[in-house]
Amino acid sequence: MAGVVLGVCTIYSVCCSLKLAMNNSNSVQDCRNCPDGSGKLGNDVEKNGAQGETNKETQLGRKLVEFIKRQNEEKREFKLCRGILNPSLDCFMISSIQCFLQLFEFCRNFYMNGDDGCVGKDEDIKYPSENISDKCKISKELKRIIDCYYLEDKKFSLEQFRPLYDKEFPRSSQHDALQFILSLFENIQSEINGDKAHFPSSGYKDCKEAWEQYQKTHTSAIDKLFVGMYESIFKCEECSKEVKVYEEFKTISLYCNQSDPEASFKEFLEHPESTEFSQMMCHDCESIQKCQISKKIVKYPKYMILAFQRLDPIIQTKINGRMHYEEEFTRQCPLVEKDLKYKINSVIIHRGEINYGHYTAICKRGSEWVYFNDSHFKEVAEIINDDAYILFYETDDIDVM
Ligand SMILES: *[C@@H]1O[C@H](CO)[C@@H](O)[C@H](O)[C@H]1NC(C)=O
Ligand SMILES: *[C@@H]1O[C@H](CO)[C@@H](O)[C@H](O)[C@H]1NC(C)=O
Ligand SMILES: *[C@@H]1O[C@H](CO)[C@@H](O)[C@H](O)[C@H]1NC(C)=O
Ligand SMILES: CC(=O)N[C@H]1CO[C@H](CO)[C@@H](O)[C@@H]1O
Ligand SMILES: [Zn+2]
Repeated sequence: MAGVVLGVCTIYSVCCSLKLAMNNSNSVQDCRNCPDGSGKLGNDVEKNGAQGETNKETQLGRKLVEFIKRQNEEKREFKLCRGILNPSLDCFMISSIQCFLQLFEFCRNFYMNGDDGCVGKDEDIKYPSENISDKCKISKELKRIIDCYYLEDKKFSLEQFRPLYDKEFPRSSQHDALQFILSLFENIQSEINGDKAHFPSSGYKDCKEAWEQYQKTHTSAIDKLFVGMYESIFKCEECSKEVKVYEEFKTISLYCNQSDPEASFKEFLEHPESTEFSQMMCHDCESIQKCQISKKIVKYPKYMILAFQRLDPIIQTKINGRMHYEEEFTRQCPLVEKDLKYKINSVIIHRGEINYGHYTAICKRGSEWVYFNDSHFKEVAEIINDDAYILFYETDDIDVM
């Protein structure tokens, strides 16, 4: 089967558990046709009027848990794959969304527990609604996308999603997939976490305290699944006083060296901790002192995104060519005090130069690799690609539920 292009230009092409099947439907439906249940999402969820009635609430809670369980088990297996039609130059967006759709835990978490309540047809169930507002446009739309993608009978396209980014990523021009991913993350975070989500960067005893504090105000699926944390220790060379500073990250850059394609990933693997020296005002010495800054990751995310920095910062051209990366690696995580094994899940590929080119993706489906090129997809033998740009790794060693 490998090597056969399937699902040519039909957004309905569905390959179920990699039993690749082709439908010849050509009609491109717009998302207004997306079925009733999915269009509804949090929008129509009403606040439960009888809030004082504990009994009712418990019942409701139990019902909701059962409902989620049932959905988890029966309805959405998150096992399909589909091509995504690309009517304009949206491959930067399509390849990114395609990768997210292949992250099982993300889809499940975002869709089920997420963020603006549950999606469902059961009329008598009311969903948690405190997080729902019209501001949650992007979360809702992404949820609808997950819904449409994974139900075979649903029509699927990005036509309703695309306009939400028309301003930031105007149509008919080229854009950067990493920039889009970061923007999507920030939008979801601000929609769900709200304006109160401030995280003071210092004043914690250790990383556990810092991460606990972070989680209090950052509850979105993005924070749960994609956010990691750095700890930087500033140490005064004079009096040895230490100050710990914590900051979140969602992606890690790998600096590319064209004459040494091994270098960037090797550096990432072998030097988890970096040290540099700088000047700093020391409050104990009451003067500016030389200080040592040691920086390392103390909290690893479920999904780790690494991106090759393929833009040459000096001559502003794209660094093309193979960059080495591993399918697996292991990291010791100080927060959970254990080794985490990461396996590659998806790769976004960019072919071309800085101002033109095409994005595609290779994603894991079960034990196979599937190559996605807009509406086309096919099985491929491996995930290693010369034009790899953004790498998604996943670990099963972090419990996120
Ligand atoms: C594929 O085609 C069959 C028969 O034409 C139809 O019953 C089925 O719903 C189609 N599937 C999708 C995903 O469009
Ligand atoms: C790139 O790699 C080559 C060969 O290993 C090395 O000599 C050179 O210093 C590297 N360049 C940078 C900017 O790290
Ligand atoms: C992707 O698909 C287009 C047609 O839609 C084709 O022209 C192009 O060669 C394909 N690219 C790759 C890398 O397969
Ligand atoms: C911004 C906001 O209201 N967030 C709330 C979302 O819902 C969770 C639990 O239902 C609350 O803990 C958050 O405060
Ligand atoms: Zn000092």
